[in-house]
Amino acid sequence: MSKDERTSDQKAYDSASISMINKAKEENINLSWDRYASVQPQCTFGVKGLCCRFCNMGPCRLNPKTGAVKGVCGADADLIAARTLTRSVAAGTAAHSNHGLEMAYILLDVAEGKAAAYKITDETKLKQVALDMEIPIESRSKEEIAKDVALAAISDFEKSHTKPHFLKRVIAKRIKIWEKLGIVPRGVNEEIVEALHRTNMGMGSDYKEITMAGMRVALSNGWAGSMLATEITDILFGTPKPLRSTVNLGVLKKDMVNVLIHGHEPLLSMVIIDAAVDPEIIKLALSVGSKGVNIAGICCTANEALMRRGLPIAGNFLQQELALVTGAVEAMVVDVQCIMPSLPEIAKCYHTKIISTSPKAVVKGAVQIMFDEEHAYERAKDILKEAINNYKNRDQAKVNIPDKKMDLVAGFSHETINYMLGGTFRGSYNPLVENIKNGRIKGVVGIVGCNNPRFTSDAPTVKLIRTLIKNDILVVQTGCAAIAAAKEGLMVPEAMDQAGAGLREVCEAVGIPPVLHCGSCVDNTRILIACTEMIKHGLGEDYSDLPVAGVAIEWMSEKALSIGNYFVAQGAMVLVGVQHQVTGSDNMTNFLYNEMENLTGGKFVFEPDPDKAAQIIIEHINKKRKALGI
Ligand code: SF4
Ligand code: MSK
Repeated sequence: MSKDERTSDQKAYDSASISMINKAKEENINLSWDRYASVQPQCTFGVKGLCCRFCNMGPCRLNPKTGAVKGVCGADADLIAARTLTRSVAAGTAAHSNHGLEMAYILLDVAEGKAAAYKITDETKLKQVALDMEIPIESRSKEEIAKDVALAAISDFEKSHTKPHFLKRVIAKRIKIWEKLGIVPRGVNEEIVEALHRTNMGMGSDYKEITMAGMRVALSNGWAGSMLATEITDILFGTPKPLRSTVNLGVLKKDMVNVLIHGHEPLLSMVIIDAAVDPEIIKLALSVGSKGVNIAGICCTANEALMRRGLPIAGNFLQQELALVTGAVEAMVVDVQCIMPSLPEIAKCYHTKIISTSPKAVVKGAVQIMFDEEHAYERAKDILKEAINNYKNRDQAKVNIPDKKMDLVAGFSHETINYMLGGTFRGSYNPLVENIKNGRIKGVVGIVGCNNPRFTSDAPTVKLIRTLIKNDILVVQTGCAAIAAAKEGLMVPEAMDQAGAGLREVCEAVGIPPVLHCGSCVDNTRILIACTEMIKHGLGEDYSDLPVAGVAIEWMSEKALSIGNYFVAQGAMVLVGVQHQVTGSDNMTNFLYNEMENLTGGKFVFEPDPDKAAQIIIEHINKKRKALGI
């Protein structure tokens, strides 16, 4: 296999990752960067969206130079690119939404007394969600309310020809825009199925229409699939409040049994955290000569547990392999999404056990301990026992835990932003809006998404954030981009020293960092709610008026495509550092990156250079401020 010839510090930004990339090289272990090199040159037809495999007359690869301007069926570049993009958006929506549906079924089980390991932790949130769903709450038990909320949530996925309940949260003006565009979302499953149908061979041939159907399926993710995942997770495990934790590979412990939780659905992982302090587990851990069990996380399962329990984070997406290279991980417990199939092979070089827990994501070469909601606590203990019994197999000669970790403050739900900026007894978005109007805060930018071996991992994200906060722009984050910023110390109040004078003044007065960790990938919906609140508190009349932007500079996942689409459909500008695979079609490129603004008020912008990206965003925010007269 060919190796990536870039130096380690060209592959990753933080020193802990760099040292593990070096260690992997010494130990002859292939990482994502090496595999990225081995697949070069990447298929230009794929990159440009000019390859269609949607029927068996193909695959059809369009190449204007050779006269191949249409597929066998007659599909042109516009259509092939649009269909491919919309299918990816549907797949990303499916991932988030299937997660949301799982949460809804667990809530139903809890309401019916069938899932002993879970309970209704946040009754206030439950009642708020119930009211938003027009479910009565007076003189009813929390279980009765929870059952109705769960059933209403399930209907948002499974019922056709109805609108998701949370569309009532959307500003009326925006709904009218969607009605005009024909993109008011319906049930999530219906949207996904229809998107797959629409993109079959021999269906519609209007690329704009198919792209707008992609916007609609993404909106069903934003206002139903992901939003339900967030709200139900808050109900079950608590709405996040600010708390301190630590981040980066240095959170692994030399003298403890290290268990990493990785993936997206926190259902089993939260129970693993509880079970780790079970007297039987502690006793067993001590009996093997360790000082106990240390749980830490990777990716969004980690973000979920960080937000609610202060779980230390070992790393983000591209650090999942590096965590194994420390040689100090007894078990990596994976649920769904963003789990590299390479993990079991790398784990074999050490003593680490990869434990696969979701029947939907059975990882070949892993130990299989499947999640079962009725016996979640027992499964969690089984997993911890497997890890503890593996401690004796740790080869100390192979252990190297980078001495690098950073403090962070996380837990910024939109409710928290409300209270922090408005005060506990007068929670309101007014102070945020006032500070935007008076210019102390110029605007708000959501920086989200993954990291990607195309880049020096995390570098564009971190550099962009530094410039934005220096220019008085408040940054809100989710996903792996949030972990990237946290590793660089941007999520502690002291980071206000790197902010401009206005933002710094607000951070100082309120006691918040200039970069706020809002949670996992599904928690981007908290940003939708925050934007809605800003409008309700007098900042413009529609989402497209707001001095805000979205960024997914290092994105790689189809889920990020879906998120980007729902923010553009909402009226936001979304900057990406990796272009959509549509550039073989000038029409599609122009539609997404220019014309879309005339329809939704939002658009995609492509700019991989963080300095140039910052300038684009600052100009965009200034333009919006001017239009608002502030
Ligand atoms: Fe080729 Fe058309 Fe079939 Fe696609 S749908 S593979 S373009 S024939
Ligand atoms: S985990 S989707 S790499 S953000 Fe949500 Fe990170 Fe992207 Fe997966």
